[in-house]
Amino acid sequence: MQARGFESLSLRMVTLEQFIVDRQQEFEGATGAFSKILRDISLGAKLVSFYLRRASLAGLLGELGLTNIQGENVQKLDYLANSLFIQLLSKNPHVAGIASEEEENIICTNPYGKYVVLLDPLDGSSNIDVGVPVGTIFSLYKRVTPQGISCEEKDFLQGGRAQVAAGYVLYGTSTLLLYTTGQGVHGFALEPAAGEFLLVYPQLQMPPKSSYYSFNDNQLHEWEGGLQQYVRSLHDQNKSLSSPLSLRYVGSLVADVHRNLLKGGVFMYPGTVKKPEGKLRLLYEGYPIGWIVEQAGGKATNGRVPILDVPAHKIHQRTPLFLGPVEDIDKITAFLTYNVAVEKV
Ligand code: AHM
Ligand code: MG
Repeated sequence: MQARGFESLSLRMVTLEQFIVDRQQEFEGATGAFSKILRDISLGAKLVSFYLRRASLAGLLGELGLTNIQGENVQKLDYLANSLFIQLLSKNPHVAGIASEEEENIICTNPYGKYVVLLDPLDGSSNIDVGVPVGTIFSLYKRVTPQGISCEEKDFLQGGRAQVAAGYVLYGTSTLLLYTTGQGVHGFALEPAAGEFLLVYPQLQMPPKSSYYSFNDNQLHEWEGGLQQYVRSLHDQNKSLSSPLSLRYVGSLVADVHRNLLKGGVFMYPGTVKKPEGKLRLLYEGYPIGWIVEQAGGKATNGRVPILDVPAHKIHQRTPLFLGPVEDIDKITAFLTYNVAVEKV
């Protein structure tokens, strides 16, 4: 018996844990370690989701009164999310070390662990106090140092192509968790009553055409001339389109990327004359989000080369970031390559 409107119900009955167990063979030499690490990340996400929903009533909004390694004011919830994930992961025997956007140095945990985890525990945290969605971003590498000794920075600096898993959690109207192990992008929604992430996107592919563009152009006059021309071309192109592209910019990378993955759109956070490396972090944002976008059929670059091929020299390295459908990102590269002079508009 199958009633209309209920066709996809069976899809929603697959839990994140079951989905990973069923696909263990995707993961070379799978030992169950990956599923245990992802279970800790998803548990952290459930707890962060719980605290975010209660933040304004529980006195969890606002700044903590400390600055982090990035020189930014730490929000109470930044601190809470960072502590939660670190506590959970450092007890996991498979985790050799953790690097977090909020921590100055790497944290070496279990010397016998096989993996290291990188985290942006609460991305877009300047949005917390105004009720706008925020996210968590994570990625996972097999360590290159031998098991049995303390982890080292080189375990974290292997480059984007060495990631073995990456994903994000979006704390929005629902709490969503999307991840990849290089076999496409799989997405889950938190069912709060059951406390389980249930499958909603078995294989997410982004539309090849953009409906949106997302960038903060407050520093447009400091962008490379080619990029300024690209923006002008976008506006000109809009004049002749029957369905012009719309601007959507949340200011939370995870939210901007998630919308563009579902609806089609280009995101950029370029460098400026004063800050050529831009704002976003290569290891905590560029690599994991870049891999997700690639796996969803899009393209991710630093404007010129694929973001996953940009070498990592230090854990808090920044990078310009361009994400979206292949056609749009190739166009941006062409504008940047053929017109590099800084131009005042
Ligand atoms: P954060 O990691 O300190 O929260 O900063 C990263 C966030 C991204 O989520 C977002 O894309 C960007 O900063 C927004 O920056 P801006 O306010 O300069 O547009
Ligand atoms: Mg961030």
